[in-house]
Amino acid sequence: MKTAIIGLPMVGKTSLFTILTGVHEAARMGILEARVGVTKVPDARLAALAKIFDPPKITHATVEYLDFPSISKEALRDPSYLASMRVADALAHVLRLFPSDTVPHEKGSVDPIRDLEDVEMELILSDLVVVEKRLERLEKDRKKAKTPELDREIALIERCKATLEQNVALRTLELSADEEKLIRGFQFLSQKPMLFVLNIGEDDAGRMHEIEEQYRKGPLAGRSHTAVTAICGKIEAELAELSPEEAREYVASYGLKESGLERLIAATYALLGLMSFLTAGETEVRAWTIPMHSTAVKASGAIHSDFEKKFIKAEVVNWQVLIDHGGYPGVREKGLLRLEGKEYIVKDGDVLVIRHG
Ligand SMILES: Nc1nc2c(ncn2[C@@H]2O[C@H](COP(=O)(O)OP(=O)(O)OP(=O)(O)O)[C@@H](O)[C@H]2O)c(=O)[nH]1
Ligand SMILES: [Mg+2]
Repeated sequence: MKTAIIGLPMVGKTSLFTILTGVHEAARMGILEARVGVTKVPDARLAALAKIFDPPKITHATVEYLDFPSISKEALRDPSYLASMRVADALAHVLRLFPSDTVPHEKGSVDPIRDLEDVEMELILSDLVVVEKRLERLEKDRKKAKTPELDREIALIERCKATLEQNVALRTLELSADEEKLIRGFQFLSQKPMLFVLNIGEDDAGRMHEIEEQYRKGPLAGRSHTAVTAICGKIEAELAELSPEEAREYVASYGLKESGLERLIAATYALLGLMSFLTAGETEVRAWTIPMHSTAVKASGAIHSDFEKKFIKAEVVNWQVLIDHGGYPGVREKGLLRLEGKEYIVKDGDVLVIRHG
């Protein structure tokens, strides 16, 4: 699963990408290519399970982030720039709230909502180009032969066009599963789930939660398939260089309780519709990524495709219950290890053992 970090020039996109992935900026002036990095999804449950199982290996779930050169009309006309943004599963739009005399803002002042609307507009316009081209093609086809499928697609694309022309992102459209399938291939940018990242100044760090709430309830309220999270890029960048002990002190010195990074990753994970189940044994404690509401048989496929094909049952126990009883013998003895079938809906934090043929 890939999340594209986007935004206007000098808002902190690359700084955020570097802190998330540990991938440092290489010189790449004037190149419109995105860079990819992998981020571990923080999960305190893994360390807790590892205390009991003592495995040589702990494996986190991961998500990918892409660092994009800033959004502009020019960039959005570049086919490779567009193509790599279209394959992203979600977008994270970095909004600059931090003031700075040394880092100029492209538009001359700090105004995150103006920036947000400007970028939304660019996404909408780029989708409109796709929609208009497609409509032209479909109308031509309809002159040759009229089919119900053609009519259905034309009606849907017309609906997309009308939405975009009102300056509204396609994310807001309520689509049936069939309609969703029909337009999936276009990979519309304004249809992708969107995380708004408020990059706040150091002086406001102590008010991070307050500012986030203010935006969530205010100008960012009521936007479907979006999420909001605040972060202070500057502080996070410095935290990345410190030991855990020093980091705690540093965070506290700004009146903060925690680093904002974990919340940002968790918000991305949720926006992508993902959750984790766990496996635990003497060789490895591991988190696995599945879409929310997955069945046990689907989940087993995340571990190995053979498990999915030859699935018999899943032994299931909540991670906390497993820890409270000191491991598998304890939960077995108490009858707390449940046997579930193919259709069982896996819950976040379930620890599974797959029985297969
Ligand atoms: N004060 C302050 N400066 C920041 C913050 N985040 C980024 N900067 C500074 O802003 C400048 C641009 O940061 P980048 O992360 O390169 O921004 P970008 O959005 O990737 O910029 P482009 O890719 O050039 O569009 C750098 O000098 C950063 O040090 C922040 O939270 N506070
Ligand atoms: Mg950058």
